[in-house]
Amino acid sequence: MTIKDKVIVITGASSGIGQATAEVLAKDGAKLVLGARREDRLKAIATKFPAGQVLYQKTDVTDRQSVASLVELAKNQFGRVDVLYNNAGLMPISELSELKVDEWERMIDVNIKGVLYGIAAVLPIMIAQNQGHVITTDSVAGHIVHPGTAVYAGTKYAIQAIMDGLRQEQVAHHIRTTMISPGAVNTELFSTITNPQTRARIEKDEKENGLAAADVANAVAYAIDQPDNVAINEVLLRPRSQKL
Ligand code: NJP
Repeated sequence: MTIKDKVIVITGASSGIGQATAEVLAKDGAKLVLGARREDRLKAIATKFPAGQVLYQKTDVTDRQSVASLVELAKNQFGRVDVLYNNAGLMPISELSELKVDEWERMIDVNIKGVLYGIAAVLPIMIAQNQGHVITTDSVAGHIVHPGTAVYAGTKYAIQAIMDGLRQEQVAHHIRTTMISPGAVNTELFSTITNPQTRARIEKDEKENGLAAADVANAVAYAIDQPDNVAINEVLLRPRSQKL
């Protein structure tokens, strides 16, 4: 089994990379369970595919029970969980001196704790199956920090540690891990930036130079579509024009 018939749970599936990945994987015949807060967006994606193939549930990844319930939906409806794609994230970047402490907390809650809640929800299931695959959207910002990205990059550096720890601990249970680390991608990610100048700069850069969300979705599909003994632990992809 590669992609067809795999049971795949995706968080942050209502827009951008998550939506594009859902559409690529559904076209390849996967059974999907999509989570995000904007239920209307999830419904619009699900209705593009045959009834019963793409399920969805309103999910807030900062709520452990909400993430557990999303994974339970997959297990109850499809009998197993082959892949969890922890993709939900936000990027309200600012310099530390701006003291946007609420935004720091929000990034930690979504980008780190949301991923941990996903891992907590699937790990008992995947250990019992003796098989599974956990994918998380990391970032070039998980490798390089710039002024203004200290907290965002901090959350993405944390993902590097968490995902590699998971990989090492779960080798015996045949659980694969993948970090997808994009550079700029043309999505709605800039919309959480509250400093108007920073927001305008990032929006312009993502729109003019960013990868398409489908480019990143193809990297996710590549990682899933491998023989069971092959683990693609990280894919780092940038627009060709992006230097850092
Ligand atoms: O952005 P966007 P992307 N609970 O804003 C969801 C990383 N990344 O596709 O809840 C549940 O279109 C939100 O859903 P909703 C980035 O760090 C991007 O670019 O309905 N879901 C939406 O579906 C992130 O990890 C770039 O608002 C929550 C999704 O997250 C991932 O790519 C570069 C949520 C965000 O979709 C996807 O972001 C890079 C919550 N509490 C890494 N909060 C880039 N675009 O340039 C948010 O290196 N979501």
